[in-house]
Amino acid sequence: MIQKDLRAIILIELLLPLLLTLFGVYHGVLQVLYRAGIIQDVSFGGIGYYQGLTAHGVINAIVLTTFFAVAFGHAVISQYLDHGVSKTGAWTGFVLMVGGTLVAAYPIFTGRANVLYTFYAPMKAHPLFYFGVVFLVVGSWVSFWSWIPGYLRWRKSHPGRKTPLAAVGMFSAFIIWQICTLPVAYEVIVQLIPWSLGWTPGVNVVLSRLLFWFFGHPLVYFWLLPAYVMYYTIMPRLAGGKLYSDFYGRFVFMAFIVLSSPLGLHHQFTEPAISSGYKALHASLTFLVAVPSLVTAFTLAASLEYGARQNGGKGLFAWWARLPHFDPQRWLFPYLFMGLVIFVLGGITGIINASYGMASLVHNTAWIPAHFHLTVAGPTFLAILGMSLYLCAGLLGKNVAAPRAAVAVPYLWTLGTFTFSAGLFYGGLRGVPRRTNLGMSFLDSTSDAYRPDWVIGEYAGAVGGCLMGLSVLLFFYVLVRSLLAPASVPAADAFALPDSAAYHDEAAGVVTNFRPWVIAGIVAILISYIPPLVQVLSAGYPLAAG
Ligand code: HEM
Ligand SMILES: [Cu+2]
Repeated sequence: MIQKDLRAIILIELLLPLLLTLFGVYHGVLQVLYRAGIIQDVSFGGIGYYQGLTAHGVINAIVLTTFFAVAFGHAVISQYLDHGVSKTGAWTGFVLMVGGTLVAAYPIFTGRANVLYTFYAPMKAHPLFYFGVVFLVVGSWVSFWSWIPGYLRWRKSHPGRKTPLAAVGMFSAFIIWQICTLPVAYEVIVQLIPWSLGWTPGVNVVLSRLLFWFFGHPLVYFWLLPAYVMYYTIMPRLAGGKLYSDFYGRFVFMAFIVLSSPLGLHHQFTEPAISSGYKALHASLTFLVAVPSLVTAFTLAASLEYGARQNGGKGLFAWWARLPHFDPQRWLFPYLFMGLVIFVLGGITGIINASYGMASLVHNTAWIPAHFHLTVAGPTFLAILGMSLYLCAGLLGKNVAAPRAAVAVPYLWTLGTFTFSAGLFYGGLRGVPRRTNLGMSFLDSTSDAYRPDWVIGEYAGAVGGCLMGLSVLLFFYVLVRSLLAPASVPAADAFALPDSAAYHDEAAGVVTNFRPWVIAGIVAILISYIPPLVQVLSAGYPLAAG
């Protein structure tokens, strides 16, 4: 059961960023219209292209994901570790996160922070943008710390017991987050804030990019791991089965602690100051992530197969049809399952981005947003939508209204993302740039720069983007109707996250404790980052002036 005194925090931490996401998604739809040349202007409805693109990235990929990870983490830790969340810690974190979001929203919405969600120098924002980011991140740290005393208490009172897998997953996500946000905090506090206040004459751009991308890659695992927690601990149960292997679930989470950070240079293959040897090292380490990914693919497929066969599924492949793809009672299932389907393509296209040589073909083209909408806007976003609805309805003791519409959302989203990404992949391979208001240039038929061969990809992007927008509207229809449904106090009190039993419940062995994995992760970071850091610091490029 989830602590009663956390209900309000969890609900606001889910609903507030979802509300902002309405704007984020609105501007996503505008972006595809600008890029297809349907809107031909520098701004629309008072919001500039880059202002809106900044809001789109910051809201969808940073604010929503961070709030959700904290809120879902509170629910998991509270349920599995005997109400182990410190209420004071959770409230302090909450206030900092909400305060930070509001502080950062001001410069974004007044056009003083058009720096995109990557915000490294030489793009410069109003100082309040950076202060807001710092508060948001520190608030997420404090929220995480609010689980630690409860966890230690739980271990003491349950000697010899394995920490519940869902809690292991959430701790892994936040250990990764704690490690990767330290350098970006340094970047923001030591480099960017004094520079944007005009206190320093210039800023080391290459260093700021190195520090940002140290954070930028592990960030994607912070986005993904809450979804992984759902795949491992909730989805098998929804499918009527069991988790095939508890050990491999633990192994995957621990492996991410080691592998998520020492590979951020795969975002900097074209960075001048860093030697190709270290870029190649990071490219190779990136491929190691295939290990936990393939273990996950196998374990989840086996878990689903077991569930489907329990439901009478037969044959080599025919059992897939026995999964609850369209069951309104188990409407959460397709949010998780379709997320995985999308993720397969996100993972495969990521291999191309990570390949040192091939990356230059797709670098800064539309290929890149095509790829990451199949990751952060695929498994992550669908898991966030599904679980937010599940938690909001459950914690308030309400039934999900219009469960059939709830089932339709992930399918419509998948159709939309596949169409969107197909168009942007196609264009990206033909050189269509990302982060470009194409309607003002290459997709303006009256311009000298017009590229008729780029039109079809961007049109597909626009059709897909509109379908994605529709799917989000349908989701909000279900959410609002569910919030307005009658509440039942006993149902709210009895609410808990579904928990899958393990088919193979092995001894935890090497994956019992976090410590060796954290140490291995830190050693890997030192080996892979100290020499590039030295190279950057000794490169002697002139500082970028303010
Ligand atoms: C209706 C839904 C959406 C549409 C139509 C859409 C469309 C787009 C487009 C066209 C771009 C590229 C713009 C450019 O490079 O010029 C973009 C960038 C981006 N999108 Fe989305 N998107 C949607 C939802 C989402 C969601 C749900 C997330 C994350 C959870 C997301 C995260 C991002 C990020 C991080 C960027 C990169 C921004 C940058 O380059 O600074 N998007 N989106
Ligand atoms: Cu990366």
